[in-house]
Amino acid sequence: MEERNKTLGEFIIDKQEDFKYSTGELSRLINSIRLAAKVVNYKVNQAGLVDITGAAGEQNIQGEDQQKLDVFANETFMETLINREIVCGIASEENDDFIIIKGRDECHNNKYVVLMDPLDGSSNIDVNVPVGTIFSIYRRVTPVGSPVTIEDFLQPGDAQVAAGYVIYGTSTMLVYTTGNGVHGFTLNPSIGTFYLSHPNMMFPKDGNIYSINEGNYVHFPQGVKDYLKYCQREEEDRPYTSRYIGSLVADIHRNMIKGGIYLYPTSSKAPKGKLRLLYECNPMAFIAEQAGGKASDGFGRIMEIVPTELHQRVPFFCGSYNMVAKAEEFMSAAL
Ligand code: P6P
Repeated sequence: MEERNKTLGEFIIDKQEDFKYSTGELSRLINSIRLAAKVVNYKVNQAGLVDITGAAGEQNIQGEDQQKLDVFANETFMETLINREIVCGIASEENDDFIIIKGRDECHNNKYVVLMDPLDGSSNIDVNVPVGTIFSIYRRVTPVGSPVTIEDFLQPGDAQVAAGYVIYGTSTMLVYTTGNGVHGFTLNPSIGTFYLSHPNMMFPKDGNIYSINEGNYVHFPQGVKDYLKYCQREEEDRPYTSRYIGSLVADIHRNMIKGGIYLYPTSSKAPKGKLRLLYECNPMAFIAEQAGGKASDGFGRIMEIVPTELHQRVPFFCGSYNMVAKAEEFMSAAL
């Protein structure tokens, strides 16, 4: 069968041998994410029609108003993962603490933990802008049979066994990696099947798009200000184009296809940056590096950072390899 016509299910089966030491659990885990993505996709597409947009009246640990779809997406992914006896723990942007999961046998024999942002960019829901789900998968590091601990979640990004995102946009795509390249699947909504539409996705080494909220300019580190002036100067292949959707998954997905860099540096409003290391930056960094791109905190690889807390934030520079490398040059020069 020609690669492009493969369904996600067929692709996972074909790639089963890529999952070293896996007894099929990781394949089942990716399949359960596929199912949850279809359910969330249906609700996201209904957002304008039923009373499911707008705030849910609650606030998450980030102090952000929880949109109803946030809550729905979180519950959908949680239930789908918990019901399939595959994971032993889940951490979510929407939950203050991680969730310990026992099997039906009341034991803790499953070996994977999942960290996720169930609906990133949810403030865009009411204005019909693409939103996304981001997920990161690790093997637990504490002994199988005991309840997971925070140690199982505070692993550096280099230890991820799989990561990916769902983008609910003009079409719905699931893009993921298990360390053997990045592959994109597009949902055919009429039959509810994801088809391999973007095999072996690669970040162009160079690009001419930069994505940043320039409203924070006065608060940026000097190195970022210098890099932005570099992007805007009439020289060589510049000025670059500024494109910022305000939805991480959408901005990075576009930049991976067209070439570009996404930056969320520190600012006075976000002294450590805004994006969360464990369930936004690390999974997107795994995707970026597997696609030949680069993901940095401005000085070093995101995936080398040893996490210290579940919801910690870091500065995030991600995209075309040469663009991120150039931004790092300006950051170092400004020290
Ligand atoms: P700002 C959405 O809230 C998000 O986490 C990312 O999806 C997005 O790139 C960023 O924050 C937007 O933040 O401060 O520019 O509105």
